Amino acid sequence: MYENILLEREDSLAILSVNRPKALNALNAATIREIGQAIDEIAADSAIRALIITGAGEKAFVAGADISEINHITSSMQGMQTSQSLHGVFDQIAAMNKVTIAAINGYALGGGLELALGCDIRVASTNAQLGLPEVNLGLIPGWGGALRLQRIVGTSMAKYLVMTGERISADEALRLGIVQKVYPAEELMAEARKLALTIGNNAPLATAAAKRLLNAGSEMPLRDAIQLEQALFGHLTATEDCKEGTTAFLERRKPEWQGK
Ligand code: DAK
Repeated sequence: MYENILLEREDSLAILSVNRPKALNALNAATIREIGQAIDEIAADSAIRALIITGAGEKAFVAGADISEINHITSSMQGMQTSQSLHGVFDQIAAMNKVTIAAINGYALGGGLELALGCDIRVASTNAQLGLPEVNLGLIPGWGGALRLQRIVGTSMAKYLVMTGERISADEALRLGIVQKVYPAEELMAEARKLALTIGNNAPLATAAAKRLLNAGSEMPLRDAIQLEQALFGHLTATEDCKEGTTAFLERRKPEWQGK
């Protein structure tokens, strides 16, 4: 059904691999559309708790937007329309109702890093290289990457990375908080699965509320975000899962979540 991605399900986990290894998994428009369809499919599947996004092959997560397609854009209107029509997919990932983890297994450049930045959490292999080199092509990141990066590393470091286009190592990305963990390449997917299952096994309404709070909170004044926190907290205290979690703690047993 998909030509440019692989979509696998393993119990409560879905794994989406961008699958154009000959072009180092560069994102052409067709691939981005397929990612959008897969996100819709996974979002609607109540059995799935977490999504891992990675790149097929050994060398790349995603080496950017497909440069040959950008080269064929002939007017600013066409460029802006392309931006608007495909931007939705990156925003769709960021707002998805499941936890999303980018497993960065090599180059994550340009649109590839933007894809990873749309995810909730990023883990990387020791050999990964990350960067936003768009300025070297006469562009800026066009899928929210500079702005999402700014919210992680601050304005000056984001300016440094975007304006130099410098590629950084996985360890440097870890130091900057762009990735949360680094593993040897051969352990990356097992660790990403473990992380997805850890989060997936936590109380589902609570993890969803945490995602909503942190996503919306980063776009609000603190005072408003605290009000949202209070509303979500109040909502959770009245759920069966909160009763179950607190009772299970007191009874020294494992909780069984209902998602209610
Ligand atoms: N696009 C198309 N093909 C790519 C590609 C890319 N981004 N990256 C690599 N490839 C292809 C190469 O052309 C080559 O193809 P063949 O010659 O074998 O047919 C094959 O993948 C293997 O690549 P290399 O031979 O170059 O492999 P190396 O190991 O020597 O080098 C590299 C690996 C990752 C350092 C190098 O491939 C490289 O620098 N790639 C380009 C990286 C890059 O600049 N990426 C950022 C692209 S700019 C937009 C929104 C966002 C964007 C654009 C538009 N709109 C809103 C409209 C985002 C822009 C970007 O991402």
